[in-house]
Amino acid sequence: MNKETYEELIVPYSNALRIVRAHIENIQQELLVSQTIRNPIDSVYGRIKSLESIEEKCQRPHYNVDFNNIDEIKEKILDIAGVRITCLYKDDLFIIKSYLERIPGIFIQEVKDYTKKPKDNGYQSLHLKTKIEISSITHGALKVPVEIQIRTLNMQEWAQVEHRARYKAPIHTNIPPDPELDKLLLEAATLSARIDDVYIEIRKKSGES
Ligand code: 0O2
Repeated sequence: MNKETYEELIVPYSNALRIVRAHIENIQQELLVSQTIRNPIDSVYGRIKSLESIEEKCQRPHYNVDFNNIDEIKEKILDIAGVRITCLYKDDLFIIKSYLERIPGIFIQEVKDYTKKPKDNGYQSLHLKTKIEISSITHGALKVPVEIQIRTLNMQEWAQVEHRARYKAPIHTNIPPDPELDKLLLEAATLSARIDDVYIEIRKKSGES
């Protein structure tokens, strides 16, 4: 895939990203004026995968996608558009999911709950593979894949540290496996999960809903 094809490919994804962000802003606005319901959302971040990152993902054994086959990329790489929502409390992940479920135009196709069953490296997050309805003057109504990741701030911090330390490194460079580093990351993930549990206890004790 060359740069021109990439620029063309990402148009509907950018469109879908703007729409999801608008949906989330509307949810936040609705909660802001509500006197009774707490807004669980801390921050929202959206990104379109770079050309290089799409190429790297196509080459992963788990995906094995032909980088020059646009239809295969569209079908198999489902996080070309990605949105990350962070929150303070672990139980808010599911409250946010339930809000998104209520929005017409957001279609949740698959849920991967890495908080119930973290990845072997300790990674925790709630992944929603969604399709977002967009309208285009060329194609009319379209449903575009967007991956929505919902995490606590602790999960986000761990993922950032791990991303820098390991996650993609062995693919780009030939860094040998490092069991010591893996052990430290797992230890950090365990501590981080414990803090998330304590935060919920603190919230309940303080009488906040
Ligand atoms: P970037 O830089 O964020 O774009 P699938 O395997 O496709 O069925 P899953 O688990 O949703 O289901 O997909 P995948 O491709 O393993 O991970 C999707 C995204 O989740 C990743 O995108 C990361 O953002 C995040 N992620 C998943 N696993 C890990 C992990 O072990 N550590 C960290 N730090 N992030 C993770 P990209 O394209 O890999 O990266």
